[in-house]
Amino acid sequence: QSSSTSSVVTALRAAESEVNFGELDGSDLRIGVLRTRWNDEHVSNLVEGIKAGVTECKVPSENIFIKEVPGAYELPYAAKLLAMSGTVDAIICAGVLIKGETLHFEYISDAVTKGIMDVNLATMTPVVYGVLNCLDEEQVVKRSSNENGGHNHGEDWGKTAVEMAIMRAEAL
Ligand code: DLZ
Repeated sequence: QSSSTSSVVTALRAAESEVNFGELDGSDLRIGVLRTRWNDEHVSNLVEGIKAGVTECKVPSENIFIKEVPGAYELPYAAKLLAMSGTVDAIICAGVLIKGETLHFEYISDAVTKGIMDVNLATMTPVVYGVLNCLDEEQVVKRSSNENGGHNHGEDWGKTAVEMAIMRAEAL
């Protein structure tokens, strides 16, 4: 095994063990959040969840950078620009697509999903898929708020960004 292969293997072995997010040390990490203006209220709730998740992993608030884009379709392009700038260790793309509101739903959803994966692999910067694809507003609320038995998925996305940024740092 080459030394770079063995460091990747070591990083993956470390990732195999159960992750205790409270123990992730993101104090040196810079996290970029790209968020849509579409569905502003729900996306703002998700961004609050992201900030909570990232902060729980010790990322200082001044290291969290938030930038708006118009809609979900713009997320992959903005993510690629941000990744190429080299100014952040991980990116979270946050948006909400609601089927009832758009005939484009399937097209936009597919394009954004593939686009975000492409940016991950093309730039080797972790880009977290923080896009809710929902059939109606009720589903969105359940996934973007901790009230009434719901769960704000933004918290998980924030922790995922820190975990993946650390994995990348250990592997490279
Ligand atoms: C056009 C459109 C529609 C109909 N619905 C949504 C949506 O539910 N969520 C979202 O983030 N964006 C939506 N957009 C906007 C597109 O993502 C994109 O901004 C425009 O098509 C311009 O490229």
